[in-house]
Amino acid sequence: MTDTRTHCPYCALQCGMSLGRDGAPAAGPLRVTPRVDVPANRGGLCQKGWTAAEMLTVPDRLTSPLMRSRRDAPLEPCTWDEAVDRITSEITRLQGAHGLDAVAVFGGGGLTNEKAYQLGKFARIALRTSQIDYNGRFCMSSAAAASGRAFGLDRGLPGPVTDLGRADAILLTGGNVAETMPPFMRHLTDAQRGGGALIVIDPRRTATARQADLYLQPTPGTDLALANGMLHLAIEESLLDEEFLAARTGGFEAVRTVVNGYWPDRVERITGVPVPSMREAVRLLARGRRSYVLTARGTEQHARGTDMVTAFINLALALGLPGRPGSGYGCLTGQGNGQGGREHGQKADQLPGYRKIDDPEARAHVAAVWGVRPADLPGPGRSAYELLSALGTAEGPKAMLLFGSNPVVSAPRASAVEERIRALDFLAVADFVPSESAVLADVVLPTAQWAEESGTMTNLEGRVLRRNRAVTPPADVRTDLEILAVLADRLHAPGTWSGEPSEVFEELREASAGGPADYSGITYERIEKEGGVFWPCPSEEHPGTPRPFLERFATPDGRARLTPVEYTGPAEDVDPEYPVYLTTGRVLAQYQSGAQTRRVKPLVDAAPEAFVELHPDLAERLDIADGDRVRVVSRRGSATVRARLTEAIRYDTVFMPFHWAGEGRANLLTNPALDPLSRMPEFKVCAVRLEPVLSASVPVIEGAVA
Ligand SMILES: Nc1nc2c(c(=O)[nH]1)N[C@H]1C(S)=C(S)[C@@H](COP(=O)(O)OP(=O)(O)OC[C@H]3O[C@@H](n4cnc5c(=O)[nH]c(N)nc54)[C@H](O)[C@@H]3O)O[C@H]1N2
Ligand SMILES: Nc1nc2c(c(=O)[nH]1)N[C@H]1C(S)=C(S)[C@@H](COP(=O)(O)OP(=O)(O)OC[C@H]3O[C@@H](n4cnc5c(=O)[nH]c(N)nc54)[C@H](O)[C@@H]3O)O[C@H]1N2
Ligand code: SF4
Ligand SMILES: [Mo]
Repeated sequence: MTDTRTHCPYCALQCGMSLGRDGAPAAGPLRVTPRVDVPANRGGLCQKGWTAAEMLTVPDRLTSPLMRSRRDAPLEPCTWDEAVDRITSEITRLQGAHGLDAVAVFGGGGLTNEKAYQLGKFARIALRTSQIDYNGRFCMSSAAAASGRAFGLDRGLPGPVTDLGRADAILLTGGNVAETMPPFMRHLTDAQRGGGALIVIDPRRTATARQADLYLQPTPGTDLALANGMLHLAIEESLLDEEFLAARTGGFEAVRTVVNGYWPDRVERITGVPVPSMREAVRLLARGRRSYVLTARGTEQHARGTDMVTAFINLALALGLPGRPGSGYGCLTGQGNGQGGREHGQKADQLPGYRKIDDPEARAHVAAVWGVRPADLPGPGRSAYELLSALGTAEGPKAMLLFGSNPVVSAPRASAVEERIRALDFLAVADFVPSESAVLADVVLPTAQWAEESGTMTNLEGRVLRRNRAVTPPADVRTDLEILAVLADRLHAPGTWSGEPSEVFEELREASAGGPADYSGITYERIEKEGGVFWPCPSEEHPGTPRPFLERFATPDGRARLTPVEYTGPAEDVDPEYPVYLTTGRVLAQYQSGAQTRRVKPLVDAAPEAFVELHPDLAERLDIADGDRVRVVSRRGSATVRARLTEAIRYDTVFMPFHWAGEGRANLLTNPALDPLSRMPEFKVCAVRLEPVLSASVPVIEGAVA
């Protein structure tokens, strides 16, 4: 058997891998081999990628539809007909009683482009609801909003990831790529080998920070002040690219006025970063022509996340980094299709091709492709957290269809979100495992997994890639596209509803044509032949756009825009009752809500349970020893986890990964304060206190679910 060339099911690096079986006839277990022909990983994979095939055969894999007759009855196997009948009759009943917006849809950034597109279309013309959003709101949205504001376009990195390897300097803020996309490290190492400097900003001295030439350790939530302070220093030291600012940007003078107030000592007091470190960071960043400023979730997941990112974009623009090959500002997209998933209509305010749903021209174009009248398309709906917290309320949706997310674990203030989900009249979930959210459903639809289906994914570079089917799904399992096609048919939806990814992609091309994320020139054949195609790509003759801003930015006047931003502190600061900052994030061996990776044995062995990381000085003050069980308490709730002592974290800050359910759920604590522009919640900083607990009174937290 020839191996099937595809990409990893997990993160946005979309490492290339081949899937095959050994023996003749090929009967061995599915074997994962990293591909050396894919530039993003060049033969590397992380532990999650290596073990990806184990997910196909986990013991509690969903292999038939499940349904419960009443809210308090157990989920029991049923036929597809019964499941589909129940879903469509509940939709009809609830929309009849409460209006079209009574039904909500929640999607995910792990869905292929075809599914994300079809899910958005399903909401708008099969359900005719405005109530759709997705987990990317919790992920990319602040960087997306800031990039849109500054450059007129949000496309992750400004060029191919291999460009990074030739950089003079890379400033990475709020990203721990050594754990979140390990093969990405080789691009940073390439830069360092060529004499480039790596600067890392993180409240924790992570594995990534340890590789840095310069490491800055700010208090969580203070990045905006730090970036403004660095720009203040750049002005003081005459490091600005005045020529670039004059020729290709607008708005710098207002920014100059604001950063005037961020003199070094003040910024040191706010951030805890010593002035000499700030000064060195600015000098390193400004010393060559080829440098990058990169942000990830640490800088973005804040109630002022858009402005935090904007402050770093201002710095990059003032130094003249964007708009040239081999340098610029970039955001490290997170989920497998975090980029494509945010372009084709899963977002509450969006139509395919990264169009705005309230733009009359966009509505006319997309309505024509879908065969409906523009006036029949709903308007913008609620953003993810606003949608989840409206579920089951008097004004909110009464039913939800969930595809590709596990909000019971991953949403901020998760206990309140779980309560809202339980308050629904009807919940249907498509998943391949009984996630913590799926087990609350009235109907569970078993869906195919990555190796069992085809489609396209757009990686963190903006490169559209192909996912290829390598194995057949279990007999009673369907793909998400097949599920949507059947539901649309039963709901008598207008338009065409194919279960075939290539057919859906053809329609997506047409729907995206002329939009900012134009895929119309991309074909399955081209992706195969060219090893991926960068959007925008407006015609089949067009080579694709690896570096979008070389000639002009995507703003109306072609100039990048600097926006002045002021530091205001976190939405919830520490006080005597809650004296410690909590920040949250990831560990190498677990992925997201853990629904997948908590079922893979080698990953559970590597990262078995929830924990809180704290500095030994703080631990001593609180009388906590390494390995003790502690209660972490915030204004939203409390979580009980094991203490892990490390000198790598600031003594005023503790860190919890969010991959576990039950008592160890980090999101029992997090603050749902939302960014006014992106509607991103403040996952990365809130105030907590820690209490030691007597081990006898605390049940052990399970690592694996299965
Ligand atoms: N192993 C693994 N890999 C993953 C994922 C996973 O769940 N597990 N998820 C994927 C997804 S969807 C995403 S979005 C990416 C996320 O990738 P990253 O952004 O790299 O991951 P995080 O751990 O959320 O956050 C990164 C760092 O931000 C730091 N941080 C916290 N608060 C602040 C702050 O105020 N300022 C600054 N400068 N830093 C701060 C944290 O200490 C942490 O080390 O990873 C992707 N890859
Ligand atoms: N405290 C805290 N919370 C966070 C974050 C943080 O840093 N701190 N990060 C946030 C970020 S960046 C993200 S991206 C979110 C992620 O959190 P979630 O949205 O919960 O993401 P996953 O855990 O990947 O959930 C995906 C679910 O969909 C299923 N699934 C996967 N692929 C498919 C598919 O193709 N079709 C269908 N039907 N189902 C599929 C999986 O089995 C799983 O149950 O968490 C956010 N929550
Ligand atoms: S870095 Fe991301 S894409 Fe690569 S193997 Fe790991 S999880 Fe998969
Ligand atoms: Mo994410």
